Amino acid sequence: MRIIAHLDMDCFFAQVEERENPSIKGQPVVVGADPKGGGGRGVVSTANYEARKFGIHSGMPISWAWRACPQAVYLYPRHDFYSKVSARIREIIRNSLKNVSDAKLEQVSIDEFYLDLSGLKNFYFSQEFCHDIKDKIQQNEKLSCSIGLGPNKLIAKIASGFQKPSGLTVIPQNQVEKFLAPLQVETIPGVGPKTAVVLNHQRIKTIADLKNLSQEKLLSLFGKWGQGMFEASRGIDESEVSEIWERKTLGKQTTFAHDMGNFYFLKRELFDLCGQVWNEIAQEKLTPQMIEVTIRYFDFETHTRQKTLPKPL
Ligand code: TTP
Ligand code: MG
Repeated sequence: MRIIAHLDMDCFFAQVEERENPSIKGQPVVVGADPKGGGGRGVVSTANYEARKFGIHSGMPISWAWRACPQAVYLYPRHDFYSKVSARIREIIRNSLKNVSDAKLEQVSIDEFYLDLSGLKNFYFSQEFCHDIKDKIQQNEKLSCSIGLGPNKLIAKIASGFQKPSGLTVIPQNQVEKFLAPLQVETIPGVGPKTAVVLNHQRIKTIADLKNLSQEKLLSLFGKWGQGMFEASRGIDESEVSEIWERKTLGKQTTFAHDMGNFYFLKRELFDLCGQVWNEIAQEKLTPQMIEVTIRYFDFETHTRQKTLPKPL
């Protein structure tokens, strides 16, 4: 039997900022671009739970956040600092895992980890173990996280988001179906707004609805991804917790302080970004094969174009 945990820090950047400056605790905190009194460009990186009550969330234009809650505390992100905190959290988890046979740890983002706890043999011990990790992170780093426990990565990931903040949700195999049934299809990682619209057109709102759709229908609607959704709706996910971390994407972006329509200026900026990306590719000795360019207008209309090259660069 596999037992997998997914650990995700609660409103990570904002929580770190609150810890560093307790005087802002209890107030809405937004980490992201400079709002410049409502005229700022760029987006919200994250918001604490007080700010989320105003509808503020990651990826939202910072000017909208300002309109929703001008009295919030606005902070510019300090990525290097958060990375150091993240590394210390990883060490806490790694140390705890020393007592678990055949344990594996996979970091998937700055604040997210999968743990293979199958060596603990049952969900009861695994739950105790996760309680203990939560306590250690709280004591040593003064930060809270949420953990999901399940028979695979998919269920663990959905479970960790189920009772945020500071939740611990345990879903053994025999509860998977009941757990998934009422959840919205968007809860499945990878089902974004576009996929949800297509599904909603078919009157598919919950994972239980999705499960009623035939494999053929899903394949005809979504191609290869249809198979992924067919399996996800049944709580199936065979993917392993992998210790080997491979960078999948590398990119740079910039936001102009004013609208810019001058082609020569934009071309120079694009070349500059390409140069920065290329330097990092060379440093990390990567061999990318896909290129993507994204342009976003003042109103957040966003266009993306990709190209797969015949062979890696
Ligand atoms: P998340 O774990 O997605 O969000 P969170 O930790 O802020 O909140 P939650 O309690 O819901 O888990 O992302 C982790 C950090 O990554 C987040 O604190 C800031 C950063 N981030 C961005 O910079 N931009 C984004 O669009 C997202 C989603 C996250
Ligand atoms: Mg998080």
